[in-house]
Amino acid sequence: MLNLVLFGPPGAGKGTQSEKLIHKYNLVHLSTGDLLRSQIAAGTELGLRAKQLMDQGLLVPDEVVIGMIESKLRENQSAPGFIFDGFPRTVLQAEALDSLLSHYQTPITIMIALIVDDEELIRRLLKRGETSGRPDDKDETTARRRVSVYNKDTMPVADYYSQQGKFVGIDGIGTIDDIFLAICEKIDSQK
Ligand code: B4P
Repeated sequence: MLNLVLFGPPGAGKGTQSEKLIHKYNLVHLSTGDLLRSQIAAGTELGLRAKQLMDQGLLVPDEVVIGMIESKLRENQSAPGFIFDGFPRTVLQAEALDSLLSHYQTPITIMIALIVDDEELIRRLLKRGETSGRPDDKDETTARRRVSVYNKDTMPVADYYSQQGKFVGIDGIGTIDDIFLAICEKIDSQK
């Protein structure tokens, strides 16, 4: 069983690479960003609360995203493995994920961190904003706030997995296919 955490700053390419990895390794894709955007689209109370924070480039409260992941794990108990995309984003979320996975005896196998410098991230987010319609990609102030929230609140998650010997860094600059190959090499060498 492969349980992969795909980690990296906003715009690093987590969603892009997840799409390719789920097919190659037959994994269930759990993206907290996508799950939150579906709640917004459905107009739920949770979605309305999340939207106010997401539009400003801030994180949604831990208990909200942990609750969403918990119910998705329960719904997919027979899955051959998971890719966690954009989750965990805080150390508290990482601890909660370990505790949830311990019920199924399927710990995280590997954490792949995509490394991209801040200016390239801002360029990618603003470029995506031209077509995505995502309010959090539209202006530079919000994009910069997302990157700074990542540097402050999310970076410590890398140390958390490093201490478990599961952290693997990958250069996230290059073509999408080359980055995908580099990720696959690391995954295959762990199996
Ligand atoms: P996410 O949906 O996770 O959004 P993201 O960080 O922007 O996405 P990603 O890194 O996947 O970027 P992508 O591949 O699309 O989160 C959105 C918001 O939801 C957060 O800000 C937060 O408010 C909330 N949230 C989500 N999870 C949460 C959690 N666990 N806790 C609390 N709050 C949470 O790539 C971006 C762009 O770059 C694309 O346009 C792509 O085409 C381009 N790109 C990709 N790879 C490239 C490459 N190699 N070269 C050039 N461009 C590339």
